[in-house]
Amino acid sequence: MLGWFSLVLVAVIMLWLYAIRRSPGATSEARARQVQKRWIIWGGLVLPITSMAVILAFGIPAGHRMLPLPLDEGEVLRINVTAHQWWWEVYYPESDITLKDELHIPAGVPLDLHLTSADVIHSFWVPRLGGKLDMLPGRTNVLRLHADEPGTYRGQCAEFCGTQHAHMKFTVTAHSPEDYQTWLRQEASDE
Ligand SMILES: [Cu+2]
Repeated sequence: MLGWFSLVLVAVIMLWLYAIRRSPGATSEARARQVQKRWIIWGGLVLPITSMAVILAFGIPAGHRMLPLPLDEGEVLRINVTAHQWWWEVYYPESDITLKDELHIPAGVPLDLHLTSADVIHSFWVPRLGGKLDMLPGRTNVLRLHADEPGTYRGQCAEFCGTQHAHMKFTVTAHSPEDYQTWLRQEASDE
């Protein structure tokens, strides 16, 4: 996105400089109208239609993967996340594990995060895992997430929720499937 929008910015600045510097010259009215028409067709129709088509071609499948649709593989791992001012309560209904400000997930498989809030509106966001979803009091939103590789990913509340909003962080640790099972057993025996 940074690369693409830098390109757009440079192009706009160059057009702007060109518009400032070019000499008024004597163009006939017919010629001016022709140039205007060309700008409308190429800049106002062709450019936005093609760029939106390209963005949608990538965006629709990506958005589809974030929807909690039923999968052929069967049940998807479920984790409940409740936002509080200013911390995250993480609960694993299948194994009765509760965590604070951290999530542990298996890498390589999709999982469903059931997101809600205990007080004001917050937003769940792990930039490297994509997808950001609001957490609303009295309502549960489901976000499907998928970590391709084991690792640690940082998350942050993405909706201003009070004075400590900026410090409302959490970490997501994605384990290999075997490590995840080991972690589950450890946690279950600690409880
Ligand atoms: Cu917040």
